Amino acid sequence: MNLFVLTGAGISAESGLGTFRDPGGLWRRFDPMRLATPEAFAAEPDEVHAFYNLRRRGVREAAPNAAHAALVRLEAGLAARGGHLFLCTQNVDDLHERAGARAVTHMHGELMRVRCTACGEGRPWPEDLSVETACPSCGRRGGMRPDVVWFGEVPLHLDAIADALDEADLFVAIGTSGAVYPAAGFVARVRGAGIPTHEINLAPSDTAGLFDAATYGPATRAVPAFVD
Ligand code: BV8
Repeated sequence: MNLFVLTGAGISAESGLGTFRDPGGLWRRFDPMRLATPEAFAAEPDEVHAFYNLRRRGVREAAPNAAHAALVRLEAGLAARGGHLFLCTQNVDDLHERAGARAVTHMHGELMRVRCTACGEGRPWPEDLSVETACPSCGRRGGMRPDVVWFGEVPLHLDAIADALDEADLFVAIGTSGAVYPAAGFVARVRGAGIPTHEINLAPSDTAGLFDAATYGPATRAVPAFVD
């Protein structure tokens, strides 16, 4: 049994990390086009660094929740039976890893990593970042950026994701509004291939109509109920 699971900000909501589009969500308070684009970083690097430093501190203070833990059980259970879980996340937090997930595909990058735009070197970086931060590899200042995928940038691992979608026996989306592409298009792609689909969310998402089945409720209840 090959299971493809796509997670979004909703799986981390009960760990205290804000979602993007819920009332009070990040993109309700900050304009993503002013903070999560290469143009924003070029124009206002200090403001963009402050936004990501705030979120990095929030992730450090957060802990994985019962939904993250349930997916770890699912990953191990499938492997023990010769199956496979492909865990693809839109999230840039590291809560899946801290819950014990062994293989996580971060298609929008990782908040706890930084990358130098001069030499391309990427590395773990849980601390604050500023335009004054010198690249530990090439020494250049002003070029260090969060190692995340901004709007207008190409998501990561798309080939591996496409292969996993084609090989899936079941597609499950957890805690995502279905608002951001190409992730939001995955469900239509697998439906077209006749693969069954299941949505687990607090409430019906923008793409709810494309799912064969659904479980609605807080992820810390709905995901363990689905897994166990
Ligand atoms: C691309 C990383 C080309 C950074 C993010 C016009 C102009 C420019 C671009 C576009 C355009 N039109 C379309 C596009 C493409 C664009 C896009 O989709 N825009 C949208 C806004 C229309 N996409 C891109 O630019 C992407 N790149 O297209 O490149 C390309 C593509 C393919 C191949 C080659 C080239 C890049 C998109 C990545 C942007 N980066 N994040 C950062 O985090 O700062 S996006 C951001 O949104 C996060 O990654 C987030 O994960 C993602 C999606 O949001 P969700 O995770 O779904 O979160 P949301 O708040 O929306 O929903 C939460 C859900 O949880 C809700 O449904 C809620 O009900 C539920 N929930 C809440 N609480 C709970 C819960 N569920 C369960 N339990 C709970 N307790």
